[in-house]
Amino acid sequence: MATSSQSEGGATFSAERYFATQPPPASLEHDVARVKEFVQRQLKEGRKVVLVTSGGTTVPLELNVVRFLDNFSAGTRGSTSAEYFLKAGYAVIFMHRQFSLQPFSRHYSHSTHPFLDFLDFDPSEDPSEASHIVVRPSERTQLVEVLTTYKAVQRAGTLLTLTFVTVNDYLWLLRAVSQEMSLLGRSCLYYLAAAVSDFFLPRQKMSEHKIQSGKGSLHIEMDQVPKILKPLVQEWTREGYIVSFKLETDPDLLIPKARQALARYGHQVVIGNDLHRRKFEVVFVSPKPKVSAGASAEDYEESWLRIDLAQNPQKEIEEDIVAELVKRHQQWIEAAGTQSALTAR
Ligand code: 9Z3
Repeated sequence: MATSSQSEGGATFSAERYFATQPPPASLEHDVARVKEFVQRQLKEGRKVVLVTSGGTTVPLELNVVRFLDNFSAGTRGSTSAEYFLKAGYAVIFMHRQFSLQPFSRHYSHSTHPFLDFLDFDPSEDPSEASHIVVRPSERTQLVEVLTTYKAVQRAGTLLTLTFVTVNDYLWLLRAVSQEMSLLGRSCLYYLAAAVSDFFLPRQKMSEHKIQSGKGSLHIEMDQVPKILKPLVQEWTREGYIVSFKLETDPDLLIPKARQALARYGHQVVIGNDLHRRKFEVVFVSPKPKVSAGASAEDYEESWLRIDLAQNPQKEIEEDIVAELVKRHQQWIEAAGTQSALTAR
């Protein structure tokens, strides 16, 4: 039974038409300059670079935006993974939704572990004149650990943070960042964990001012966001190792949809996750090493990754996801060496 209506008539934007008709965000030039400088430095220092995208995108309904569509993503997957990539020696471009979780500060998020709750006034001082603040003993070990890593990353200059809000900001930024990162050849990895809207309202169809409620119910027809993985893989960053995420709520769709994405875009890995199981179970879907031309279901392989949170509640599945990808990325880099050695013979 259909539970929502979708008209067949809505426009589908190609990436080319999208960028020709939708305006870039005001901060784009500034962000690109920062990425350029960051990539140059990592190239000089011989580091691998990962772009981690994280959090949800909004879809504004008005030009003077009062209302917008959003989604559930808090940025846990992206911010946690960014920490594990840094630990593995990668430089990280962390492209995230404004105010979503960030590496390191995520441990003290305002709702689950607010920082005011682990600070106290120095108990040796008179409470009415207290001016020194101390950390509660129960919080010290974790804080020292987080702060030590955070400071080390700052000193090393291996984390660059970029911000988006709307799906339009996201698309422009992804294109520009990937074009800059393509200089890194096979040393760059893309970890596309942001939850990106599939639908948007083109600027040309938006009301300038706040939509008025006096006219009864609201009907909005949205257009499809271009499938950005296609130009990413085929034009913007041809040698990068690309990992996309596929989120589903119907478990039967996970593997078929992941295979479909690989067949369409030709990238390296899709990580499938179910909305309710994503903290303890994901599936890696990837093409099998090529035997012959053409693709069928037998050309893809799946490998499930599960953790037992009842046994180990502190464990983060991102630790194992990142470890697996670091291994696969290294094999991808080495495979290029083998290929060029073979061509040189
Ligand atoms: C994911 O599947 C991420 O794992 C989550 C993470 C969004 C579920 P949280 O931020 O959640 O930790 O709360 N991202 C989905 C990425 C996405 O939208 N992919 C597109 C698609 O599925 C293709 S690139 O069509």
